Amino acid sequence: AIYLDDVSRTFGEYLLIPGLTTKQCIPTNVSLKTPLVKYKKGEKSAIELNIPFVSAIMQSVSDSGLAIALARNGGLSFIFGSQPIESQAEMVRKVKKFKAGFVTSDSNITPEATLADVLALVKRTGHTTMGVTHDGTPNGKLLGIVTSRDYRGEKDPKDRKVKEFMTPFSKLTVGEIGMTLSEANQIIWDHKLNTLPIIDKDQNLAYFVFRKDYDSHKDNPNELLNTTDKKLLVGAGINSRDYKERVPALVEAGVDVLCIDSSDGFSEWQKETLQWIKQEYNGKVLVGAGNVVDQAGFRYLVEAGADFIKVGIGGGSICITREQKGIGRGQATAVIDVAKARDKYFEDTGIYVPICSDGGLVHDYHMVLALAMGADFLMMGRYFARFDESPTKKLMVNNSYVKEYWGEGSNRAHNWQRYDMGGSESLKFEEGVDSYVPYAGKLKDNLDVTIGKIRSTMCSCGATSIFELQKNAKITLVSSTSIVEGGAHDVILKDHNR
Ligand code: MZP
Repeated sequence: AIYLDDVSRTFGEYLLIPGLTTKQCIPTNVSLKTPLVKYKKGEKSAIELNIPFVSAIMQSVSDSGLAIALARNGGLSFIFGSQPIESQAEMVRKVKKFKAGFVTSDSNITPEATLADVLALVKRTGHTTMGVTHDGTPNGKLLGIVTSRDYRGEKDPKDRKVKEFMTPFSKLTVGEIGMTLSEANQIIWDHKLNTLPIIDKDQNLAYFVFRKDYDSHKDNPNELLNTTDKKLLVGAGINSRDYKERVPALVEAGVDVLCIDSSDGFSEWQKETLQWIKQEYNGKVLVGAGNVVDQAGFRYLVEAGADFIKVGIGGGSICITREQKGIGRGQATAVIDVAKARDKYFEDTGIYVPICSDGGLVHDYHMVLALAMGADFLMMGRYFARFDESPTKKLMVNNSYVKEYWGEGSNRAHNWQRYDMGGSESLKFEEGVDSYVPYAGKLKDNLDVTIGKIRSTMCSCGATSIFELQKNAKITLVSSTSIVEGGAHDVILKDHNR
């Protein structure tokens, strides 16, 4: 046997030592842009993310709902592969047809603006439909779509659209022209409505349509103002068994990038899968591979054609692979080691192959450490599973809200392909658990806090980009005694729920 000299370590064993923070180094100047797929020196990656986050290839995390929310916030989801090919392709299609950036507004339109204000703006501009954001910018949080229609002005009483709308109208909750956008949104939520009709004093009808309804405009895009139709990015997980059928269906559905999903990716199965995809599509379909935890694994998959490499075995919150099989490596040590291989490969060939740290990120500061240690982007399951947008049930357990979260190696997911070592088609033993995670609310709200912390930590390290952080971060190991020092200690806490 070969014995490695280094100890397997995880993120909680390290801290960052602040560097010089210049006056320019403020959170708003920090860019979190990062490459997703390999590129040649001097060129740009074909896909860049605005935030270095991707969501895990898991049933309990990445469906089209989470993918839309994360892509709208600058990250990317890999739609889970442990489902029939057609339903996975349908999820990809759903994300691709979601239109973003159709918003127009006036900077005076805030959540406190009344519908009368918005309607006046709609009328003034002569448009029939208007997307409204809280801050009037195309990237702001969407409050809704306001449409103005004067139904009395409809000449043809046989107009089906009017009839259909007017009949159920009397039964609907009706909003008032004086109410604010926030209040209107609240009613829509409370009554589980898609549409809240509004009548103004002159009986001119306007109606407020919530964002969920946006898809209903797909057949009539001209109704929407300033639709840029900017498509959202989406990825999908594949396996090394049915790739010859799955990949064509996903490509046809418009997927932007694939990832071979396996708990141990250092295998000839992955090499064959990569080579087939690269050959079949003339190198045009992008595909990541993994997971690996050392330099040899990185080099093997890169030479087989991988566009990025995923790092991590056994560190996931729901993972019991280390206990079951005795394989794995401390996640921090794995990232540090694979990052060295990535840099060496860049030096040798001029090709930069991004690496993704997958699993085991618990605190927000772990994310900065993973990036500082060389990760280009981070894959997370538990983090995203806690949000409204994840596909699992929200339940009340012991007086707290939780969401379900189960591993791909659990009997519940039964993703035998991910753990397949060749042989018969079944999951021989469980490598994951079925669990709950604390419910945390909306993705955007949590992401804003996390990103805020990351930017702030990067400023402390004197870095305004991930590249600068990787180059200049000073990292120190901590003793178990000093970990105790890092929390509140030797005081009696007033708030026990902290
Ligand atoms: P975490 O963010 O919850 O700590 O970890 C998520 C990662 O755990 C996934 O991206 C995947 O690599 C890994 N995973 C998923 N299912 C299992 C399992 O059942 C697992 N063992 O280890």
